[in-house]
Amino acid sequence: MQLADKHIIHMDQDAFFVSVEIKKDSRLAGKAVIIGGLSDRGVVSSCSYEARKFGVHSAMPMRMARQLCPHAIFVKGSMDDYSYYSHQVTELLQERVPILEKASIDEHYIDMTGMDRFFGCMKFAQELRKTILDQIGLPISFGLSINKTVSKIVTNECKPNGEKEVSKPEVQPFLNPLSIKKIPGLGDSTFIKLSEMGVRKIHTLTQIPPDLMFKILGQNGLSLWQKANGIDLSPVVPYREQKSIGKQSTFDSDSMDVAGMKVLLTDMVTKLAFELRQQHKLTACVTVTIRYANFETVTQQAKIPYTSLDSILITKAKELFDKVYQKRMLLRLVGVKLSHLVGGYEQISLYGPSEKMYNLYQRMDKIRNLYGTDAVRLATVFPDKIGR
Ligand code: TTP
Ligand code: MG
Ligand code: MG
Repeated sequence: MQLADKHIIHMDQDAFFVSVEIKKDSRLAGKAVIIGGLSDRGVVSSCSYEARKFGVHSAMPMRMARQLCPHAIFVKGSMDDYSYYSHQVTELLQERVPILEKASIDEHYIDMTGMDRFFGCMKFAQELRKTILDQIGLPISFGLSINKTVSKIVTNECKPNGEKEVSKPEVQPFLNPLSIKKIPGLGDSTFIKLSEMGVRKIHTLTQIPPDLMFKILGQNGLSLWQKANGIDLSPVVPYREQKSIGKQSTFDSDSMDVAGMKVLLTDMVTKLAFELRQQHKLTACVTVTIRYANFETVTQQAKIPYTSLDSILITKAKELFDKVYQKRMLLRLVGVKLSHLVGGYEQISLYGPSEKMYNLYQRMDKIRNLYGTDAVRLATVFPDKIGR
């Protein structure tokens, strides 16, 4: 039996990176605009709806995008600006809604359950959308329905500049005719497997016995079956409660070896950044903690543009260490934490370091996946230097 249904709003900015570029330069409005790594080995991170008409989409190789839409305006983009506007939208929502989850750089869930008795949820969501348009000036769409999955599918169906409510009795008729591709979390290989079985529409998926789905695709199969049937019990997780990842290290004997500490910090950040990329997440906040020999504990924190790349994070962590380590006293612990995590895309990290650097990270991650986290390290990180 299904637990009580909720009232969930899902909001997602339309062509987010492109919309920010249009805000910066209004001449781009109404044109085919493609953003991403500009070299032939780059990939598309965002494209305007005008460019999408030519078959261009996110994550497509730039080379192919150029062939499909040669007349487009190609922009490298600026992660600083996208992070800035992403935080603006989050702050605006945070001030106005009961429970807010930031799901990615341009996406939020709002749990309105319980509030629906006081406000009409649809009216409330429409006003929110209008406030974002008026005050931030970026286009956004939303879906309102009974759980996170259905609301997200509703948003995707009514984009761009859309808003739509799908109430409980309308959920299954709304889902049934859609392609199974529209189910969030259904990847390419699963799509191929299900297509080969003749399953292309959500309605067909609902007809498969759930234990057969489990047999074919394991836990993921069961979860897809539930989503196809409009079932999703996952809660909206408030932003501040979202997980951070961190590491800390206590020294065998208290130390004042600053160079050694920075090596240790570099090693910890490298591992955390790898973990971020494995989870397809980005961070917007670095915190460094130190504990003096007398147990006094101090921290320094800095906000940064969304990233998952070692080089940016290492530089920031070292900078924070220099700021926080003020007393010439022995240290017994150093720690680093990455927080304000959002789901993200690898391509997002393209901004900042060169693509060459990005390719290097990708190769290093591949080696780590094959042979373990310690299989490759930066030349600055020698085990004999660590923990002194
Ligand atoms: P999306 O919300 O998936 O896409 P979008 O906002 O560009 O377009 P729409 O929502 O209207 O369909 O992603 C948000 C931003 O994240 C996007 O503008 C750029 C970035 N991104 C990448 O860098 N790589 C990707 O593969 C994807 C999907 C998005
Ligand atoms: Mg978007
Ligand atoms: Mg999005």
